[in-house]
Amino acid sequence: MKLYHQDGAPNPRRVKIFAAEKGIDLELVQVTMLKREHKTPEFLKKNPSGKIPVLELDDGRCIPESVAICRYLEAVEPEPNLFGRDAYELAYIEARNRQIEFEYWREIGISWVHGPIVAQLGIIKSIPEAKEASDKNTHHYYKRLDQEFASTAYVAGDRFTVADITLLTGVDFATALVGLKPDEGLKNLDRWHKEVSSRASCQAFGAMPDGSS
Ligand SMILES: N[C@@H](CCC(=O)N[C@@H](CS)C(=O)NCC(=O)O)C(=O)O
Repeated sequence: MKLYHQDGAPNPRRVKIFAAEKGIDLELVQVTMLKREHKTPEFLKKNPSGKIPVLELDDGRCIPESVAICRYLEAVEPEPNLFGRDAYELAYIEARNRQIEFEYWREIGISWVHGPIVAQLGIIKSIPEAKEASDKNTHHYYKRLDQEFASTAYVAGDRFTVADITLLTGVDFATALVGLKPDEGLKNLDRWHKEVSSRASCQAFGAMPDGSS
């Protein structure tokens, strides 16, 4: 199986960590977004949304969307389980993963799009007020996470799941490229971050553009 990705890009990193947890080797195909390789007619046939990651199966069929790809990998390699084993776990892990995507990734995404790096590309008119509001919401969210991690080891309870991968890759991206590092003194969030970052899967696929941590 091939994974279309770019080193350092957070969504492909989610899939690379997920696959590593399962011991699945993916053939990595670099797509350079600066060269707009994700918008070529050939790539749009793989994913009409023009985004990475995309998983290409050996028969040529393609699956876009990080969570959908991870669900495919969980179906072909069920262990270790990362999406839930029973009805409650399946629903709760899904809920937490969606909250991290809609309540956290959405905010850091806005700050990224309206921040200095994207502005240099000259393809989007940045709105400073949008960035300011999302920066504020993100710092508020970090506090909330810190409170949650006071009583729970992982994002969705007492074990590592896909929801931890979603949060980790978001925090590392926000720290490295969006200027939204979690605030000092959030000890519980820091404890969680250190613990999850030390996993072999997360070390193998680091946050920086060269793939390091
Ligand atoms: N919902 C998608 C988001 C994918 C996404 O936004 N990927 C980024 C790279 S991390 C991308 O391709 N950005 C280019 C663009 O939006 O044009 C997923 O979960 O895979």
